Amino acid sequence: MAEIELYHFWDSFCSFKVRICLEEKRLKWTGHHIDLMAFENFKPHYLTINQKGLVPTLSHAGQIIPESSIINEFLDEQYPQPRLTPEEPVARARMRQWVKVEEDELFTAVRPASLNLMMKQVFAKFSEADLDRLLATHPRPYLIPTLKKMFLAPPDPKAVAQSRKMLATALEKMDRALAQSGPWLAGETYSLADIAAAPVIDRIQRLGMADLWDGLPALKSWVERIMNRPAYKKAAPPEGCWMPSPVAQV
Ligand SMILES: N[C@@H](CCC(=O)N[C@@H](CS)C(=O)NCC(=O)O)C(=O)O
Repeated sequence: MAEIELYHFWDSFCSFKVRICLEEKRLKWTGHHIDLMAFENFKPHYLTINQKGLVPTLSHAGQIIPESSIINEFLDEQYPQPRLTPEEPVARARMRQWVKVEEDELFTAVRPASLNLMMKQVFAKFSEADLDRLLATHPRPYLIPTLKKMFLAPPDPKAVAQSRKMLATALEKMDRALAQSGPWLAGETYSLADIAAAPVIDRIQRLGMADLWDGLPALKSWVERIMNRPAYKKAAPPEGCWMPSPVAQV
């Protein structure tokens, strides 16, 4: 058994977040790819590892740890070099607040655009009967009718516009914080907060919405810095493992 095993999907931003942390620490890890576009996350084998059927999940010396932010905190404690949590308590609190902004605001904001502009291109190949079969082992079966309706419906421009609006609000907040007390989200040092937000930035860019940081200079400079880090480049999905680019804005 490898010491660090990661159950992940290449183009999931929660998985990307953990891969960046692993690469910043130059840790060796073994990956198990769970193809969300084929609903492999609902296969009985994976549900024994992650009862919610979500990625990522870390297995550390056989101990199972779900939830990307918890995994990253665990990795930072278990492998403290380089440290990705500031020493100073106020900066540490700020780091956790920004991780929460990623979970509560950025994650929620980017999902409708991802679903409508990227995932629906893949789901279009599925018939209703395919979805019935693929979702049959969903851990929350009461969600199946809503999910089916959502996956089979054509792209919804209103949902995409709503994503953009929510993202703009969150990104403006990030720009203000970086301008006031950057250069990183927690202040002086690069931390788990920057790692949490970086994959959402990648997704926004690939959704064709990078214009959202026009006029936000502190954010723009931070985006360049996070994307130029070697760990970010190593953690990014390899060629052919991205979800399809939006064909056109709906
Ligand atoms: N709070 C969880 C969220 C995990 C999550 O929602 N992962 C997404 C990919 S980014 C997923 O597995 N989606 C599959 C689904 O919702 O069926 C974390 O941070 O690990």
